[in-house]
Amino acid sequence: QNVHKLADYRPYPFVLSATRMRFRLSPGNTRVHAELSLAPRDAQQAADLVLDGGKAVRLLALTIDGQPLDPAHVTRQEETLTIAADALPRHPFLLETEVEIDPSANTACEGLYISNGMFCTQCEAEGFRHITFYPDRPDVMATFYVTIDSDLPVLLSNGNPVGQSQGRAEWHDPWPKPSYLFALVAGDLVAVSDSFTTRSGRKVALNVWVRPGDQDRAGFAMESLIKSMKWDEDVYGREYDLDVFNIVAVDDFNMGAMENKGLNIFNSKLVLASPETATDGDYERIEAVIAHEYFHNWTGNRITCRDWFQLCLKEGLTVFRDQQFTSDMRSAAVKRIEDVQALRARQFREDQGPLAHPPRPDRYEEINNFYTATVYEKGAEVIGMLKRLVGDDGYRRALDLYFDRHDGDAATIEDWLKVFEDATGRDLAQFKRWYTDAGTPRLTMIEDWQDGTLALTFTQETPPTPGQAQKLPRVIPVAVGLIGPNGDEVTPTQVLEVTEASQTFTFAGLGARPVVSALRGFSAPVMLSRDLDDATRAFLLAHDTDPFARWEAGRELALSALIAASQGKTVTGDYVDAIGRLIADDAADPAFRALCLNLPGEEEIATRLSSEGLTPDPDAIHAARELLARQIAETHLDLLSQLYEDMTVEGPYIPDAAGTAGRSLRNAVLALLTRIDGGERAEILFGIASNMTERMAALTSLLRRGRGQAELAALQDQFAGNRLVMDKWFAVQPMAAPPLQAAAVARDLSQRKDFDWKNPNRFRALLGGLAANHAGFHAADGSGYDFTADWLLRMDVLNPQMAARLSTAFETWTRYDPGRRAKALAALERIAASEGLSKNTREMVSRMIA
Ligand code: HT7
Ligand code: ZN
Repeated sequence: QNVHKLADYRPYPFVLSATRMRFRLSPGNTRVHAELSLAPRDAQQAADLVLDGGKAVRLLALTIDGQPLDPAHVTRQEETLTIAADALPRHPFLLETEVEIDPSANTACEGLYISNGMFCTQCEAEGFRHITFYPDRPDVMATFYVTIDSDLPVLLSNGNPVGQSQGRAEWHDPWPKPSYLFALVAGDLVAVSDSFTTRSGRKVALNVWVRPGDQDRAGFAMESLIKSMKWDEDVYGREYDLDVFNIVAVDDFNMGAMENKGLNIFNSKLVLASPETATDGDYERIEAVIAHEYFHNWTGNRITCRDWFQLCLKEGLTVFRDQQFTSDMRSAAVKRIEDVQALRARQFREDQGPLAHPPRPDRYEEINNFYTATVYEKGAEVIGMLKRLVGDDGYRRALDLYFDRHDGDAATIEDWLKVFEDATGRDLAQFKRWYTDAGTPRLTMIEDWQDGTLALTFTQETPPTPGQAQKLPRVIPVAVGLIGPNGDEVTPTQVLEVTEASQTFTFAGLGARPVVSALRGFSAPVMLSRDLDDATRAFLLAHDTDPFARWEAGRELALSALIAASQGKTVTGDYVDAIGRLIADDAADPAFRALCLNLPGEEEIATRLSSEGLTPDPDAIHAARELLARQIAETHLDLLSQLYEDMTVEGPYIPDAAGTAGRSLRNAVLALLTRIDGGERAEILFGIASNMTERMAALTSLLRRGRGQAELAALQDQFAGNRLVMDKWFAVQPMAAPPLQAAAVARDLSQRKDFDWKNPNRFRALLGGLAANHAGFHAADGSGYDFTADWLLRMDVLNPQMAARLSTAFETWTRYDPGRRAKALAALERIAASEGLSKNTREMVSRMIA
């Protein structure tokens, strides 16, 4: 009965034009006064006024046009407040409410809460209803005027500041917005400030607000913001539209960051960085997330979603835009490979299990459970395919039309596809299945060579997913190039559009049989299978002109070696030889070499085995990966040692593409060498490195060899007061522990006084660290499952969103052997049986055991 269905969408029966709010902040009892300017949508059609309002919102007063309402007309239910239609005027009216809330008792990081003495809000998706009674849905948009009364020195809300006096600040946001984009922050904060002048001449004041003492770690975030503002003007023609743009770093935050209009709120780990405390990966992520949230100003805020089923309209598009941004700022080839790796690790995994859903789901119980890799990352892939199909010019025309036609709207996926149809003349009816169907299509390619003609036959099939047994064929753009036997490209990239269940494309007039480079740039989110021997893969790894396809050839070679080893078969030398050539190839891009040297992860191997209908054995996979890494290190010891010495980095640490690439190659080499030297080099590196990238790489290598205790102690001594570094300290230990010890390591850490588990970052560090240790989490004795279930139950009471998110550690449980399955199921059933389980976790667990 709690299921929300896309088919049930109805417009809200009232139009809300303006919202005025006054907050009197106090930790235990904050007063919120709200004035809503409402009008019936249809004066002929009387309707009850239903406002959302969480259990803990206490109504103190309610008037309509200044008159108190007879309580007989007002019904308070657990999550709503309803005013009967016959008590409402048929003309525009003003509804005023006064409520009391208790931010100090709010542990869910949703609504108005307190983090380290600072008031802050998180309203997406449905947090605003925990602040006041309101039509808390994205298609109800209003201008906001907000007054904040508090003694705290910094008082912020959305829009432009319009008044500031002792103990009071007033803010006006002229752009109509839904409640999920509302934000308020009050605290003892300091700003790193700068400005940006838009191309039409608006001078925008920029501030990154942090806790006193953190200013010297906020500069990179500011640089990233300025780059993002410029990029969106240059590439999408989108300008910023207020006089100020504020970013605030918060320590207790459920996710990465939030795009509230003019007042982005960030998890402090995505703002604060210095070479000593943050890794290259952290810097890259900060740059990308600052950009992502900024880009939402147009794709999400100026054009929002009609309802939460359309979430991928803003998230898929904004991820696509932040991926383009990072490609432009750094290396496009490396970024594409990293994005595909992430997609396979998270989204393909999701698609394979009981939580699979389409990018646009058509039902949900708890929307917070749908902020998933499918909505975000697959949503972005779908846009990448659209762009490939209509071309760069068609894409730009469609986007211009989207911004023109829908500015100020709460839009749908249908609206989005229609602008592409109108701008390019293309019929997208079949393409729409990418939005409505779940599952990763399996695409098989068979080659036939006769008399100078190459025929490629593609067959597509998508396995059943929950609620979707049968799937119709999709449009799959397959970018293909042909490479001659001498390694030269004979046919440059062409996009073949596979639209049928089975379809053949021919290439005639070829002199000699070419090698096919298929799915270049990962042109569609499918699993491609083709019959290719290791020698041909090695050929593609050496000659393919498309960097993704080249890397993919190496990846396939690695996977075939790993799968053979995990099944106890002998590994051919092709992969080890090909890796040797790459190690020696000083002319190749170091980042590319690093990507090839890092073996596929254990989770990825398990996903591949499972997609082939095999049961992954986590211990055998772990052993196979160790064996192959050792084999590479032994075979190429001299080359690797030389490369490691040659790459000693001198000079200042710069977290740009070139610096990151060099360190990533050296760290990949270190990880291999540690298998032989037992950690000697890693120990030295840890001792001399002044940046966190190298120290974490060294520490991880040591922990994987069962060493690293002295280094852990050193880090703790140096950084005990730095939450973000200590989060890394908590995460790396269970993640890099030998599998049989992983759960015990996590358990010991959970008993420490500084395991402040109520802090989402700390909790995620420890539990996420264990979940990232594939063989550790899936230990045959069930210790990983039990430990995770214990903490999930504990967290669920305080912060249901966090607990539900953690439960995805179990999402692949059905793919393992009967012994592991029984233990995972027992853990899940124990969670399901717990009394008072949140709606969030209940939905996740019941989908997993359905
Ligand atoms: N649009 C935001 C998604 C979000 C969120 C962020 C922080 C805390 C809770 C949240 N629930 C949903 C972030 C984004 O994707 O840009
Ligand atoms: Zn987003």
